[in-house]
Amino acid sequence: MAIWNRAIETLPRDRLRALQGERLRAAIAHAHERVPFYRRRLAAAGVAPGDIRGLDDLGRLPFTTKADLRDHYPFGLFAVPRAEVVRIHASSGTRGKLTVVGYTTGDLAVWGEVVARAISLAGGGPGDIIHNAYGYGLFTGGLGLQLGAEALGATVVPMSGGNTPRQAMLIRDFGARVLCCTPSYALTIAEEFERQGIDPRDLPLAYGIFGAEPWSDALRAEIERRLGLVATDIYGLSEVIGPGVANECIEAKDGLHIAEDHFYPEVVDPDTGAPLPPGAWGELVFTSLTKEAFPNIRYRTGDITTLLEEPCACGRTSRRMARLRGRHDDMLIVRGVNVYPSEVEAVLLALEEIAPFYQIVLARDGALDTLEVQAEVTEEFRAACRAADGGLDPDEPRVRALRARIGDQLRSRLGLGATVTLLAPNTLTRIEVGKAVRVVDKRSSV
Ligand code: DLL
Repeated sequence: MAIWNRAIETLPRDRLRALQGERLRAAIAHAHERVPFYRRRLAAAGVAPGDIRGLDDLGRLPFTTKADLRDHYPFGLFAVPRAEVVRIHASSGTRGKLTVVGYTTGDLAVWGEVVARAISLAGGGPGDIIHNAYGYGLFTGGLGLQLGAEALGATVVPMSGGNTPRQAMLIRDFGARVLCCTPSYALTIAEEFERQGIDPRDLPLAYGIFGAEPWSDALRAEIERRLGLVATDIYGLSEVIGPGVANECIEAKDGLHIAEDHFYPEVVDPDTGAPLPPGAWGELVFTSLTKEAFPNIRYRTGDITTLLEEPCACGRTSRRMARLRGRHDDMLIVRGVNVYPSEVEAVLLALEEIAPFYQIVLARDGALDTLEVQAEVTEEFRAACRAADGGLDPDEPRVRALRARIGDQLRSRLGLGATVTLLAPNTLTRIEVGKAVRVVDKRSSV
């Protein structure tokens, strides 16, 4: 497969490190000179910009957090005059205020470049028809993929989310080769093809670029099977630039190649902030090396991963990040036990009777947390149970046995008992726009 920017993406590591060091010095000087917040932070840490001579000095710099971004809402961390900001995006954040980010013309060029690399990593190339069903608007998904596809010289179909029947129709009619959307929406599109009696394997569709939310390898296998394409994981966050910070290569699908000539990654202990060695899992932190409007100094993403340094089969020299297990703040604490929703997904999707649609509901019974896992069964399983009304009889022996089996597996994987509720196919609401909501936590409102 073609490497989009061969000179940079295969740069020997010592030369890449030298480039990063040089860019880091300029990036710190820029943030310090232009953003009062960073000036104050560095002063409080007793660091002058000139003290940062290279990557080895990075650990002396203070972290930046999402709370810092919110405290400077909306434009307080911009490093250029507002009139030089040609684009605004924002992430919706779960609590209150949006996190607002800005881009200069130069930043948009960098973004287009890294997303073009991502699409090439995923198998796409110039001339391809790219169906882009990420949301357009303040969310970075739609416009980010758009920019990269244009930089690559592909033909973009700017669909945004929603109206799934029309999405399926246009993927077929226009002959899309690449599909971009969240993994949960990819499944909804697959269901729609099935409903319309279309086999996507008969279409030119070959590659999927899925991300913006956690998804397991089991879900990947399911999407690849049902859509007849090769699916890779794309990662990014608006604070750092948007999608395109990292993407898996189709050759290895073994970690996501980070565009580390622009975004320098570290992994730190989420509790203490201490840097962790390669291979250890912890919180991902980024320092921007080239951003103009919205520089980041050691920005704590909240995402949990590990950095992979071994050479990759595809020939690129960048470090890779393992697929995310979830966010630090996604981790649920149920009766004192730490539970990642991705662990629940792994149990469910390994079972052939279960469709990849589920929800985790947390509630409280007196002082005790309760964990309920609701999962849809497949059409085949429902048909085999032969309930009169097309639903699912919870007392049917097969349903009971499956419920018990899932309960046992959850207990052994999570170390925690859960109530399992099996649902008929198509019971849970399908999200057509935005990110999947897998967890409903009713504990604070009970
Ligand atoms: O989700 C950017 C994006 C758009 C990425 C399209 C990929 C594709 P935000 O809305 O700012 O930006 O949310 C960023 O989403 O910190 C992760 O917690 C999560 N996330 C993003 N990509 C992945 C992924 C976009 N591949 C937050 N796997 C991040 C798991 C992801 N989680």
